[in-house]
Amino acid sequence: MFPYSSITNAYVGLGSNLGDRAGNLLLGIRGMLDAGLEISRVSTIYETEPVETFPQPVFLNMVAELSSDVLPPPEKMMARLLRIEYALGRTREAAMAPRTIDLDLLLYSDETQNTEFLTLPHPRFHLRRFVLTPLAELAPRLVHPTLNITVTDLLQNLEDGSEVKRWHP
Ligand code: PH2
Ligand code: MG
Ligand code: MG
Repeated sequence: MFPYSSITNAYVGLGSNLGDRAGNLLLGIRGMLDAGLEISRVSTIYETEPVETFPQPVFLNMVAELSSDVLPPPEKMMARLLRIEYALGRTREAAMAPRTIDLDLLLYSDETQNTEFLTLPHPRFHLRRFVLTPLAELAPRLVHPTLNITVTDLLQNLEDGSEVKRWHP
């Protein structure tokens, strides 16, 4: 291997609680592949209780790992994710409304940034069981870039007691 080539890992959280939820997640995966994003692994799918929001239908959530030595830069990746959401019927009339698909860029290597367009790491993923449970399947020893705590330890000390269970079709 080229001595200083380096693989970038990014993690995307997928969520759906409107329409054909599992179908929407898979179309989200398909959309990322079609947009040229290289997906190395995906977690299993979880059925999860809505948190941080008004009562609404239960979600399906999962996490995808994108690995490549040529991942687009974070802003470009976020723009592609938003385009996929839009293509899958996501609207943004009200914040936190039920959605066909939500694609959140959780982590992009160790990058940190805070702009109007994008905050990295995602500012709340470390508090959310519906993210940490699938993420722990893929990257239990991954260290949160600003908190310096592993995903396993974040999950073990989590206050969020919401229900997150394996989904079966
Ligand atoms: N997304 C939110 C807010 N609350 N709860 C669950 N269970 N799953 C989600 O994807 C989710 C949520 C904001 O994007
Ligand atoms: Mg979200
Ligand atoms: Mg989002």
